[in-house]
Amino acid sequence: MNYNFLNKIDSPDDLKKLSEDELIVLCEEIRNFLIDSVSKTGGHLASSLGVVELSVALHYVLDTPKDKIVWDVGHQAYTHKIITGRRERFGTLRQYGGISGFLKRSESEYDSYGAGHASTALSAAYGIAVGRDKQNEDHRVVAVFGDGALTGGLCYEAINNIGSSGVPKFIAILNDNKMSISENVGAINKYLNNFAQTTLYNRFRRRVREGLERFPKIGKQMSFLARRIEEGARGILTSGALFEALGFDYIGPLDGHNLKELIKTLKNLKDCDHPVLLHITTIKGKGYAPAEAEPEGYHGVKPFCPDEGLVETGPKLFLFQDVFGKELARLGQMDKRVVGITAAMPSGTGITPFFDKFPDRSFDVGIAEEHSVIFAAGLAVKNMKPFVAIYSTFLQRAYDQIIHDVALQNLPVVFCIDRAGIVGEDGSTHQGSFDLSYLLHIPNMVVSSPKDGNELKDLMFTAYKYDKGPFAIRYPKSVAEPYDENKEPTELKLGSWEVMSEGKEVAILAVGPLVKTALESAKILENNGVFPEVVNARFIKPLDEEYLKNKFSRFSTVVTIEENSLIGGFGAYLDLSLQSLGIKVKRLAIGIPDKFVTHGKRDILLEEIGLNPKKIAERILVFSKEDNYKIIKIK
Ligand SMILES: Cc1ncc(C[n+]2csc(CCOP(=O)(O)OP(=O)(O)O)c2C)c(N)n1
Repeated sequence: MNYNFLNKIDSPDDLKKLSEDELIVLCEEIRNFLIDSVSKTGGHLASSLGVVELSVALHYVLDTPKDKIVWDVGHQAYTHKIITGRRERFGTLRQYGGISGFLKRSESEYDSYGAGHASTALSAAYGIAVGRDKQNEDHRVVAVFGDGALTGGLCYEAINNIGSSGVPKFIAILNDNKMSISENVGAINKYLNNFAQTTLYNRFRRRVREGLERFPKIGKQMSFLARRIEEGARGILTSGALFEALGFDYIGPLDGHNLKELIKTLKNLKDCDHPVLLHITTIKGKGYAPAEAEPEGYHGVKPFCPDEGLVETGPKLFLFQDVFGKELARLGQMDKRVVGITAAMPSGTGITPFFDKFPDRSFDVGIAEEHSVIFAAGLAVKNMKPFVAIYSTFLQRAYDQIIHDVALQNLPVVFCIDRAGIVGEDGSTHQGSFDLSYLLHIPNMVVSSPKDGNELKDLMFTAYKYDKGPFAIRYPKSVAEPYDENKEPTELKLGSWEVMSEGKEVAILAVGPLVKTALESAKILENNGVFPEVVNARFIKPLDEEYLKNKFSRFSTVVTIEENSLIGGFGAYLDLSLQSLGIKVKRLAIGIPDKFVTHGKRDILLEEIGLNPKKIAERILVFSKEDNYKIIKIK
């Protein structure tokens, strides 16, 4: 590949040595570089391809890192990374020890704000701008956010604040590619993209001009009047009216791939004495034909061959997401009250089979996790059966709604919590480390986790049958075999655990697919003379009290293993329950330590935090031999 210009870009200062025509060539080189590099590492390709020109124009016009650019989510900021000194390390993207797939303040002085979750950029940028003014500093602040982000309520909370503030040197750039991960949804999306209205406005403007030309003698006065009429009409007829009404100067829509136009416009806007909203339109996947044709598929990619694009290889194994989609469709077939809800993740969560079959009971609410939960609460009030499918990390947003709207009113909403546990390459913003911690302490909540696809089927059926309150099912993105599509689901007894293999002295209670890990650890332990009992703790709340009361006395050590933060997780909950039941046993809790887990291959991360079969077995061996009940004598 020819990277004549790119090879000389080590910081934004180097951009400034190039002419605008050379910058256009540079953008081409960056695209090739992105495709080549991401095809090896995997990553968020399509969104990044869409903002190559914008990223170059911003760093060309602004004085970064003094001027601050806040990227929403950060998945689209690969060009920003490449031109701010990370070109040579770009091949380590998302790898353990390499650079992050999102922005991180600790990674570069050019990353003025870290993210991974959507719709935060406007609030953060406004905070930075107000901080700047309070400290009498002088720099510009730019927030870049997508039309998808604009489906998230946080954006409106920020706009409400910013618009009334009149904050200077503040540019909000709406990168409108009509796509969230999937096609964007909702009324604002329609409003933004209603170019028919813009056309109407243009037609109206032409008519006003033509009309006035018939009165040449009236001259200046009339042209002033014409401008006022145009402004009024623009407010009513174009997409900017909403933002203008909320206190922003609206500019656009502008072709976000026209580098020269972008540079000219940013130069004009950069020192504006009030907030400006620049609306640009871009093509997700721009410059790589397969990604332009299928932007959703290329949103986040595994390594692939650039010449062939994404091709499925190997036999298709059922993932938990596939099982979820199939089983929800089955429940939907059984009962018209079943409703499927996603917050902008139809393909990621696997809910698509239900959406395809029952479009009138399918709701993609946009990046609006909080709303999705209250919406489900309302549906449950009307005796519907809502299933809300959300990633563990994004459900953090809806903590209050789960408590205040669902659990407090004891409404039977089913939460299907995807990407629970360590997610791997997306890293610390996306790890599903906390869902047990934020759910277990909520009264009325049933919390469960299947060890495989068949059990997910049973738990979904059990949740469907359960009408006494909220029911959560958490599972990771991993293979869910065994799964028998044709098996009839079984309703499980609430709180029932399953003994996978009987043993003595040591019991290992494992959550979800860690049951398999526990069985592997047990084999290692057996070779070392320890014969543990392995239990599938498929219900984390309620616990299996019968088992606790009747079986625990057989063990000298009870180990819990979970892919959740140890603080507030299954082990911690079990300890409290044992205390209140008056059961004393030597306890070892293995889980995610009290730290943010970085990015990298799942296997490497699990090894790092001690959650693979070998590490677990080692800890159990050492622990079961220690006497940690030393009696401290008080003098
Ligand atoms: C709170 C939250 N929910 C869901 C996601 C998953 N997600 C990542 S990017 C994205 C789409 C963003 O679309 P847009 O803002 O238009 O940016 P684009 O990718 O089009 O540039 C979604 C839904 C997220 N990052 N944060």
